[in-house]
Amino acid sequence: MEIKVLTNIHKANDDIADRSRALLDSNGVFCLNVMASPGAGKTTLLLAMIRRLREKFRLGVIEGDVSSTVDSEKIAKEGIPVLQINTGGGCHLDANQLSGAYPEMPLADLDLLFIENVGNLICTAGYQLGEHKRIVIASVPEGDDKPYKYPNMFTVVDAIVVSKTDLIPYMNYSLEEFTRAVRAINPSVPIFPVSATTEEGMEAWCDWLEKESAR
Ligand SMILES: Nc1nc2c(ncn2[C@@H]2O[C@H](COP(=O)(O)OP(=O)(O)OP(=O)(O)O)[C@@H](O)[C@H]2O)c(=O)[nH]1
Ligand SMILES: [Mg+2]
Repeated sequence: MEIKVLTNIHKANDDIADRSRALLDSNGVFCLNVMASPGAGKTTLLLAMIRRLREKFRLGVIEGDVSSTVDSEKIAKEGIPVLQINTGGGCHLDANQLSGAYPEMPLADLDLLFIENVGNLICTAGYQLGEHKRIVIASVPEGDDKPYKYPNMFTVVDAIVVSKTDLIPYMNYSLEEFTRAVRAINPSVPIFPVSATTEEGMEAWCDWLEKESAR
């Protein structure tokens, strides 16, 4: 008996993601999927980006968390449209969840839409959400060896933000070593060292985002 083996298990997810991307495109919305481990600084970076970009762009955020509205409350305080998805235990967002979320956002009134994915360096990498670009934030306290240990994440992303660079003097961390680890698996991905606390590196990071959104 011939046994059928399905190799592209993400096809159903990716088909839904493609339809969502078309919806975003028809509304002129550029969407960024922000992935990282728990506590890497996703929400803090988004808040710093909002303050820097809000004069120029109409912004919105979709927050993904296992539980709570802690992060979406922080975004709401900025007066930005925000929607919370609680996965109830799921370790990543998927295209189906997002296809229900996008129509709940005021898409016609947005230029940039940020998705904060669930804190996780493994599961999130496998699921397209309809976004245009994907990034991972790798924070200094996590260590400079993470690309070796979670290679898939560092392969699928369009850019890498190294966050909390203000902590480098206090940690056993080498930006050169981190860059070497990334280049071993992804020779061309741009890397942006950023501190949301001191704002160092924010200009270069936001410039990249602005250029990508204009494409
Ligand atoms: N020193 C320093 N601390 C930072 C920076 N960015 C974030 N933090 C701190 O790191 C902690 C976690 O930041 P969050 O922005 O909540 O991280 P997150 O990735 O959104 O966390 P989850 O949503 O829970 O996964 C907070 O105490 C922040 O104040 C930074 O650039 N420098
Ligand atoms: Mg957060």
